[in-house]
Amino acid sequence: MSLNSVIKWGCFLVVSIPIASGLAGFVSAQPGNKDDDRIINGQEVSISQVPWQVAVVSSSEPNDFYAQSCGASILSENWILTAAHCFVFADQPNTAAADIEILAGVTTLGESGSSRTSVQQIIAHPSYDPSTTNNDIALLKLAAPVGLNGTSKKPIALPFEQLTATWPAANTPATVSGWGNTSATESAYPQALMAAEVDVLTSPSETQCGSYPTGEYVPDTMLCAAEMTVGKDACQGDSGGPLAVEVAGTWTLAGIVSWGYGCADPQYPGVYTRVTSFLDWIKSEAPELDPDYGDNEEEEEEEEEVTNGLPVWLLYEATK
Ligand code: 4AZ
Repeated sequence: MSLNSVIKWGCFLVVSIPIASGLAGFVSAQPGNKDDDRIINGQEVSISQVPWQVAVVSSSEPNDFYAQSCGASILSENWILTAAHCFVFADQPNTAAADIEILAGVTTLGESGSSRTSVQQIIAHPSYDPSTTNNDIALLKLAAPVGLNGTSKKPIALPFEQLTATWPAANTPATVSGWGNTSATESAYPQALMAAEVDVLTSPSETQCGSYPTGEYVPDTMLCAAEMTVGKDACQGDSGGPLAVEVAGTWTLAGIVSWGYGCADPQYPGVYTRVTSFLDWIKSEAPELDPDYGDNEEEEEEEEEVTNGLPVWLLYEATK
């Protein structure tokens, strides 16, 4: 078993035994325990600062803190984007839609009054490979609207206007958020939502991410990001969550937390699913997310009928 799979096994434990991971987090949150290692050197944030962030929770566990297994992002009232590795496994049955729910608009896991939204369908990418973690992306089709409210439940934009070949460029600042482990060395799961500023490390054309062996980091489908100075990073439990980049005032989803060797290791940056590479797949599964959705042929014909700024019928009349 490679180091890589050992680390991912750690993540699967969080997914498959959320009660155990939640208990571990609770124990380390007791007074007297070290409390300075926030989401690997991130900070507590309010959900209104990252209102696209949601938690994927286990339907069978009523306590949100114990139930949280992965992060995800709101794309619209009915669609959530997350990581396939949260649901698709090489060595155990895949998670069914009925097994999970979405928790939106929440900062602190376990606070009273939160309500969950059921999931109608888990659509994992057909090329997701549990042995390499390549194509680690999944859409969740909600059974009911998530209830967008403009403050704590808001969609994040998909990068339809960015170019896969050049965006995001190396050194682009990005924000990663989630309820994942706050320690690289022990189990310290927070109840409060955390976020960290990291930098995109590689332009889309670069083939090397940190010291990962050649071939493990696949630049076409993955993105490499970290903050090396103090060591900010995503960690187990943040999987599926957003790596967000602000583009001219619009927060845009650049990456999905996917994998890494450990957390905040300067040699091994966080690896994210490269969202620009999956826009066609997203459009094919969720056509209403396509910015051109609803443009019907009649409208296009009408537009085409304007020639040299004059309606075709007028030119026709004029040349009679
Ligand atoms: C995980 O196992 C995981 N440091 C997520 C992110 C990172 C490492 C592991 C990145 O879910």
